[in-house]
Amino acid sequence: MRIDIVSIFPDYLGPLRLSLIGKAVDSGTIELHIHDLRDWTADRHRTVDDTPYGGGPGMVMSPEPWGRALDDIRGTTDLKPKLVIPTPSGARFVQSTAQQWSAHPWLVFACGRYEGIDARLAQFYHADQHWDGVAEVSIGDYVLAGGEVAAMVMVEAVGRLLPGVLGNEVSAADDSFSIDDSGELVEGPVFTRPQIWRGLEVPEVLLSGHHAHIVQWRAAQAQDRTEQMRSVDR
Ligand code: 6GU
Repeated sequence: MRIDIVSIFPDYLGPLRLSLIGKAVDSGTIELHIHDLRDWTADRHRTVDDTPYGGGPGMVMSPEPWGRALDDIRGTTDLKPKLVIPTPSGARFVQSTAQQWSAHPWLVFACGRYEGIDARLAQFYHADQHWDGVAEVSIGDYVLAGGEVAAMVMVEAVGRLLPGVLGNEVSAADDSFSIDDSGELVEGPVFTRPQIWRGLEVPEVLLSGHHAHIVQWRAAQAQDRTEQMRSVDR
C-alpha cells in the first residue's frame, strides 16, 4: 500500500519509521512518502494560511498550496488515491474504517493545522474523478492541535492489518476477542510468568491446559470487560 502524508510539520511524522510500521516501510509493504506543504507555497514567506471569511478567531489554511500539492502527488498514474482529511468535525474513524482502508492501494493524508483547511478543498477532490473519494475523519471527541497525530493513529491502525505486518503474532482477523468489526468487543485480561506475582495468582483455568475451557473463559472475560468499560460510552 502507498501512503502519502502532507503536513507543515513533516518531522512530526517521524515515528512512523519506527517499530512495527517502520518495519513495514523498510520491507516495502508500505510505501511511505512524507511531504512538507510549504514546498507548494509560492511566496517568500511560504504562507499556508489566511484570515477566515466572515470573521472569527484563528486562521484557515488556504486551498492554493493544498491543491498544488495534491495534484502533484497524484501525478499522472492511473491509480486513484483516497484523500483523507483528519478533522475533529469528521466522521468517526473506527476499526471497520481501518479494515476498509487496508484494502485500498493508496491513501493520501492532508494534515491541517489552525482552524482547518478551506472547505472547498474537500468539495473539489470529492468531485475530481482522478481521486477515489474524500474521507473527513475524526479519531475521537477531543480537539488536537493538528491532523498529524490523528494521521499517525490511522496509519498504525491500517498498517497493522496489512498482510505480513503482524508477523508471528496472532493475525488481526483471527483474534476473535480483539475489537471486532463494529468496535464493540474489547479484549479480556492477559497474563504471563511468574504464576504468582506479589501475591496475585494467574487464573487457574489458564494453567489447566483445557483449551475449550480457556476459550470459553476468555470469551466471558471479554464480555464482562466490554460491559464494564463501554456501558456509558457513545
Ligand atoms: Cl482527526 N484532528 C484534530 N485536529 N483533532 C482531532 C481529530 C483530528 N480527531 C479528534 N480530534
